[in-house]
Amino acid sequence: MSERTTVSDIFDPAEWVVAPVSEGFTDITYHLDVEGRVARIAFDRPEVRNAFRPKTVDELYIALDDARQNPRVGVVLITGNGPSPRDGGWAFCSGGDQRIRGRDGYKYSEEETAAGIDQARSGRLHILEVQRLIRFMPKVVIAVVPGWAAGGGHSLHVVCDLTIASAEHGRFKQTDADVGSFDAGYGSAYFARQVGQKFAREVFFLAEEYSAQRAYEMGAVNRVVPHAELEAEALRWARVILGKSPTAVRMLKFAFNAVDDGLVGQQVFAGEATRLAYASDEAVEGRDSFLEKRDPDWSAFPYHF
Ligand code: S0N
Repeated sequence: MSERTTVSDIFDPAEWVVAPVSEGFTDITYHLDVEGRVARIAFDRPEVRNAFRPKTVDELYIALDDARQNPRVGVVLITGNGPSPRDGGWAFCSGGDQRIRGRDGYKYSEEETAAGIDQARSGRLHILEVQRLIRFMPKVVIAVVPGWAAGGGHSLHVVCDLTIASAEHGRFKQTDADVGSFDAGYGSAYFARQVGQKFAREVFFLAEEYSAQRAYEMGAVNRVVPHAELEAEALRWARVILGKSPTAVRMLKFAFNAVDDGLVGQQVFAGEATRLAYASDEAVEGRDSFLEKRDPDWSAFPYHF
């Protein structure tokens, strides 16, 4: 387990413990709050504005999946540690690390492949798998934006359920078209659902810088708070959400998703509905009648209107 107790200038070590699965992580940090109910997952490459390389995405996926499967965790915070030791700059995430981008995607370094990472995994745009994990996990995921959200980092905040941003340092910029890369899924099309077509096209086609306040006015950010209070406020939100019915929150998240997610959205929502139905006496009667080799007796179950 990491010996580090503080990872970011606005991180409160008294609130968090290191998640065991993160042992050996180099590119992100992963903590659970002292009650084990909130996950805090943070990019930890502040010297490059928290750009992600394949190893970062591998670790992010492991942490998010661990949080997804932990039955005590109800809310996940995704953020970026900072500031940069080089220039004091803050970032949520600046997207794919452009230094290791090849013609076929993002490559592991020779050092990493020598250390045992399978070359066959290279080149995948597996940040999209992370996006799907955020989108389909039955828990609220909050983007906590202490600085730059750019490129693929911008898309990550878009796919999170909520975004809370630093008033002083929160900055938004969609650079995909500047660097010949494009997220043609949630990062753009779903972003247009959030802010409208005109704003979305402006953000991508002009690639200008937007303050947290401007992003809030566009409808891309839920709340702008003083930098020093950002993480405390995000944790407060998480604890408010933890006070709600887990089933209601899960069904609402998937209801919000379904309209934009086509048959996959319907499948996810339907899976939850089936799970709820399995717990009913009516479904138990169906199962029991099969096992007891008799006709089912539905007389106790009225046709509701
Ligand atoms: C974030 C920006 C605007 C911050 O500007 P600022 O504050 O002036 O800082 P800089 O001096 O520019 O940066 C400080 C140091 O950090 C390095 N750095 C910053 N970002 C990156 C990065 N993404 N990769 C590598 N290094 C980075 C700087 O180079 C600097 O270090 P030095 O001083 O040593 O040079 C500004 O930094 C900025 O614009 N960054 C680049 C943002 C960007 O274009 N990101 C990539 C966009 N594309 C993706 O993310 C693709 C995502 C993806 O994988 C994908 C997903 C879905 C579908 C398709 C794709 C796909 O790849 O195609």
